[in-house]
Amino acid sequence: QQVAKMVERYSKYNPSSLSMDTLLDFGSKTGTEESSFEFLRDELLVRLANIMKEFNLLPVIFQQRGSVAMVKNWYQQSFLEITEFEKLNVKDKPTLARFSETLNIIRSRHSKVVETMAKGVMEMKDAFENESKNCDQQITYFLDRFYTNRIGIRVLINQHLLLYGGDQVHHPEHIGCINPNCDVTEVVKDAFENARFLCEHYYMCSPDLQIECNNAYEKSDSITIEYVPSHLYHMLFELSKNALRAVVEAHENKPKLPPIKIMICKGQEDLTIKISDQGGGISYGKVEQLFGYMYTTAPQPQPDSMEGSAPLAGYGYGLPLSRLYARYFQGDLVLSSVEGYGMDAIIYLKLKGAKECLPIYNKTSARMYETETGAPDWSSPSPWTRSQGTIIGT
Ligand code: W6P
Repeated sequence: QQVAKMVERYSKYNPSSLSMDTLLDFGSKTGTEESSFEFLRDELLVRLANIMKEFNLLPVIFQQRGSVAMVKNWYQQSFLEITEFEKLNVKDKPTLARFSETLNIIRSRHSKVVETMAKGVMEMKDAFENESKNCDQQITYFLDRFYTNRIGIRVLINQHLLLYGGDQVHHPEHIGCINPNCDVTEVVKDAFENARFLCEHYYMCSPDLQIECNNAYEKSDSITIEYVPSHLYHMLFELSKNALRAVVEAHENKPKLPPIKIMICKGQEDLTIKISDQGGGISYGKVEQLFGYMYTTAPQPQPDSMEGSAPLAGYGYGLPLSRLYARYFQGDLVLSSVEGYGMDAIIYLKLKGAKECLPIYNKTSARMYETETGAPDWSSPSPWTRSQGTIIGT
């Protein structure tokens, strides 16, 4: 009806990808609550509309899951609430206050989106064992884009609320959720120690950490970058948990555990973090599956006495989401396995000129959901041919 028309209209605009520099300049110099409001009421509608249109392209059996429909409703509700601000006056103080309140409500409304979509995936697997296998690729394609879109929206909302909306500010040196001098080594140690604490709880043992820092082009001892510390922490915590679990499980009943080695190196273009474990690795053919949303839900270790805490490395959505965080600012996360020995997990972050990397809804993206496939152009499926994708018949 009315909403659908507006979604249609806003979905025709591309999201504006912001650079790290723009976010920092805006938050520290050029920005005001008025200009932030003016930008966001438009940009949030564009970003919401873009991903809402993509919902409609999903396999019907997935769209029909109650939890998926619920998430879609949250998006519709939030979209509607922001449209209320379309024609209001920027100079009106109560309007600005109400906008912040609305963003706050929206942020809470969407706080359980990942869990709820995961439930939708499980519901579908239960109900359509065989059929669901066919839509694996489409759902992975969608969820990568959907969660990336969500990361971007949440960064924008957090920036506005931290800078102007009276959100509790813990770090005066941060610009919103960005730390212009994010100490990578500190975050590495913090994430690893917290993962190690969980490891001790589950296994009553844990390997040591060996850190090696290499600041290739700067005099400084510490390695700092402009980054969202919470995103970096999320990736490092996830990779640490996986590495710890692999090492402990590969060396059960052995007196000594090989240490986990983390190398941090700041080059000219890249900040690279390599986490090496000697946990036995996995076969090359299984690496890609670790980034899928459909078949990663291995038997979940029960969250026992530690109330509310996540299990240690459930191979849930931790890895795919971590890679999305890395890619969001044009970085990447790659796993390089040596079966029988261990795993290297490498995070690449772009040091200069990084921009948000956001999904765009258009004809190309719509085509990715088409099921018509042409004849295969490789004789045998391999991990590397799968990622080439099948050309869609014209
Ligand atoms: C493994 C499997 C894995 C995933 C991610 C990071 C490290 C590791 N180690 O054996």
